[in-house]
This record gives sequence, structure tokens and C-alpha cells, in this order.
Amino acid sequence: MAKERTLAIIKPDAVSRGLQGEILSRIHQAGFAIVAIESHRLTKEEAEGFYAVHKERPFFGELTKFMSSGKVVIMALEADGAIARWRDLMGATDPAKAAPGTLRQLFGTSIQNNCTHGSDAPETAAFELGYFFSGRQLI
Ligand code: FUP
Repeated sequence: MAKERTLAIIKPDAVSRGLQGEILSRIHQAGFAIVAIESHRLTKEEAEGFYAVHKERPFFGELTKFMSSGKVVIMALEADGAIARWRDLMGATDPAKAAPGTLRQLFGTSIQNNCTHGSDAPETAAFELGYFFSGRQLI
């Protein structure tokens, strides 16, 4: 399997509950390398640009308000098959439907407050990594 990079976010609901350490530990145990990491609070505009693909969806306003409501941890993760593997570790979008032991099942509380984000395809990963990180940070 080819080495890949994916964009992962620990969302404001998880950061506000102090779950960064727990989630980072699971990322480490799952064998991902953290190529880049930063923590900051997104502006509403930054969140809107990041989720532009969803701008016609009914939940767009609430989602971008939530994503800019507090600090997030943004990471570039690297592993063989990183995109699918990180999505497997996160679990389904809705925590109520996520498989036992996945991050969203363990730490998510609603379809919006679902604790983590992950790119869903190579093209999305390229866009999302470039949205937050410079080429220098991704060396
Ligand atoms: P995912 O790729 O699993 O993050 O899910 P989607 O791309 O379908 O949705 C992006 C984000 O929109 C989800 F993480 C949470 C949010 N969302 C809602 O708030 N309500 C919905 O009905 C669907 C998604």
C-alpha cells in the first residue's frame, strides 16, 4: 500500500473537553506519523472556505459556527493508506452509527459534534492539506 497523507482535525467539542491527548495517543498507537500539527481557532470565514463543498447544505451555517467556536488541532498524518485508515479510526459521521471503539463512537456526541475530521479522498486531502499547511511545513 502506498504512503499517503491526510488532513485530520480534532474538533472544538473534543478540544474543549481536553481530549487532545487521548486522541493523539490513539493516532500514535495506530501507527500514523504526525508530519505537521498546529492548534488555533478558525475564523468563521476559514471554516466556510474549508467546508465550501457543503455550502448549499442546510447544516452549513451551524457547522461553520461550531467549527469556529473554539480551538481545533489540525494535523497532517502520514501512513500507508492514511486516508482510509484515518477514516476507519474515526468511524461513521454520526456517532450513533459509528462502530464500537472508533473515535466518533467513543468521543462524539452528535452528527455535528463528532470530535474529528478526516479527508475522504486523495483530491480532498491535497486541497485540505494545502488549505492549512505551507509546503515548508509539509516537507
Ligand atoms: P465526514 O466526511 O464523515 O466528516 O462527513 P460529511 O462530509 O458528510 O460531513 C461533514 C461534516 O458536516 C460532518 F463531520 C458533520 C457535519 N454534518 C452535520 O452537521 N449534519 C449533517 O446532517 C451531516 C454532516
